[in-house]
Amino acid sequence: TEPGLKAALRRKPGVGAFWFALGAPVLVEIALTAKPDCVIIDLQHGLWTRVSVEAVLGLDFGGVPTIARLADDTHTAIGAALDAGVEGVLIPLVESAAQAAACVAAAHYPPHGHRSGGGIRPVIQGFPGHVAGARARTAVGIMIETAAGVEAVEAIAATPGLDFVFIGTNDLAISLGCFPQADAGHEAACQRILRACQAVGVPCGIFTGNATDAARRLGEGYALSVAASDLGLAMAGFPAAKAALTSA
Ligand code: 3PY
Ligand code: MG
Repeated sequence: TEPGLKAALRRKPGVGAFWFALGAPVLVEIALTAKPDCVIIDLQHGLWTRVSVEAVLGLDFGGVPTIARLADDTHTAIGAALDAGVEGVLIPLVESAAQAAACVAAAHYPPHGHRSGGGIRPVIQGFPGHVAGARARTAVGIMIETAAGVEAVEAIAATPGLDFVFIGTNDLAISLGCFPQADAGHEAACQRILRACQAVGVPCGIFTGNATDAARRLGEGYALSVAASDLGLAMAGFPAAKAALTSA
């Protein structure tokens, strides 16, 4: 099978990612023994720092694709994550085609964009080779997770150079006024986003909180979902252990 995130997003039955918010490279190292389809590190709501992002990307991923969900759409955030070595950047809260186009441009070196050359890992791994291979390797994803984003999704999905779209289901529910109980309007918005992406051949992912929902969404035609998170596993596992201890 063809290596890389872009190819994985186009294979059936899609990519079941593990999501990491706790900022601990060792948790990713443990998770890699389970051979996940993809690792997503959350730099928006998670505890990662620039130093811990560099450290986690130094692990041997053995071909497992990596995505950084970024704090914002700045060229600083996009460039720093790519310098650390992630294959995919995922930019939150995108609401227009112009904003999506700016994200794509920030992720690629000239002449395709205006990413700045530098960083530590690109240099120690061979700077000219890094720059030459960056465009083919780099996958740019944006998140649709507001009512405004849904209204613009047909234009956003058609952005040249955009590699994938990802639905932030929690923010979308908050924006649509149906949090925490996603309703029919929320599901209709998700389907509009999926159809818009499929119409232009762009893989569409969706946030899910567990393996059952992740598998269901992949079956519905989504290209990427989230099968587990470090936070979710810890929040489920410790109470379960305490309950088992008490009832033993
Ligand atoms: C959301 O659901 O809003 C996300 O950003 C993914 O956690
Ligand atoms: Mg969100």
